[in-house]
Amino acid sequence: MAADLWSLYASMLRSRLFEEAIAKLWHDGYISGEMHLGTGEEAVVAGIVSQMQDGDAMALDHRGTAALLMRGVDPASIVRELLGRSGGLCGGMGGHMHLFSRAHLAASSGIVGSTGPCAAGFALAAQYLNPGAIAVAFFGEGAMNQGMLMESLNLASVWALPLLFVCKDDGWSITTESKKTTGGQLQERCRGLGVPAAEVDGIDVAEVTAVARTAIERARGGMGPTFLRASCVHLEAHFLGYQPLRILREPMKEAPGIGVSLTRSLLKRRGASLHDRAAALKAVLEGVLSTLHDPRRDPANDPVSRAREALLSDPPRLQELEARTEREINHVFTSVLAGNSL
Ligand SMILES: Cc1ncc(C[n+]2csc(CCOP(=O)(O)OP(=O)(O)O)c2C)c(N)n1
Repeated sequence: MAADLWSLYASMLRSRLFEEAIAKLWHDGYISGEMHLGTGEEAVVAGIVSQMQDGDAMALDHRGTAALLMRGVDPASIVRELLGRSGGLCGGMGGHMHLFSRAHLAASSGIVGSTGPCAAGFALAAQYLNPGAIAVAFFGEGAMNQGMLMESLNLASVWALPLLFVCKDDGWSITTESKKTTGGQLQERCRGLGVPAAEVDGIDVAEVTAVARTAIERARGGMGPTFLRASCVHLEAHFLGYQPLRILREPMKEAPGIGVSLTRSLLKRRGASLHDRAAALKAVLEGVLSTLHDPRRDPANDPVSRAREALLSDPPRLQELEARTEREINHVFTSVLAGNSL
């Protein structure tokens, strides 16, 4: 496993540095619209992708960048896409939630739950046209409450589709705790439809890889789909700019602005009752205070740090790998921003 861990770490680190550079571009105003990063999901994605082969397909959700990079999509074409340039992966028309690569049989969508039917289509095509190939559907646990995903699980079961359902479970759907909107237990739901289900620590890339290997071999062998629930933590919360995190990271910068608007709203004569305003204020303060115990602050919940820990026994090799990866990512961004064709 030790040798594998080096390549898994390389892949995770590359994705992390890439997404951190994207975050910088977004904060600097180069990218318009929302930005959902996959930072914190790298071990899940790297573990699964490491078991994929040429001809395998994947359906990606609104956090699809890491998987595309790890499958070998040209990073510069992704950057150009996010910048809305015509030389982007989808001609600059898709943005970060609608990234497609025909060559890699990869398709992403911002429609929550849609990776189920998309991957089921890929898997059905593989079953007829390219036996031995498989498809993967990536989605969050919130998507498990979408009808189309449940229908896909059912069809995958009855048609024994070569399909891996990968649920990246961070416990939250935007600002709603998923347990407040989810009945029963996800693995049990899948088993009820005849789909075997496993749970894995999504921060541990070695564990994800081992479980993915078994599930994908099963699918390649014509034994049908598997559901994998991988727990993880989104390091940037739902999307970039999530306010409680901004306050936590830069309290002196954020607090005055918030204080002024909150005071103004409390003093307003028209609008919501004082009672409702006080309740809203309490909810805001509780949200901010909850970030003090935020799992994002614990390095043990960062899959990249976790994998790195296991490689500290060889500092020169680690240093060389990190410096090389940093150089590569810097080169991609500086070249694209300078307008080079790369
Ligand atoms: C069909 C549909 N409903 C609602 C939304 C709005 N929406 C975007 S992301 C999101 C939360 C999804 O939560 P989850 O599936 O757990 O994924 P996560 O964002 O946590 O990765 C929602 C409700 C959407 N994009 N598509």
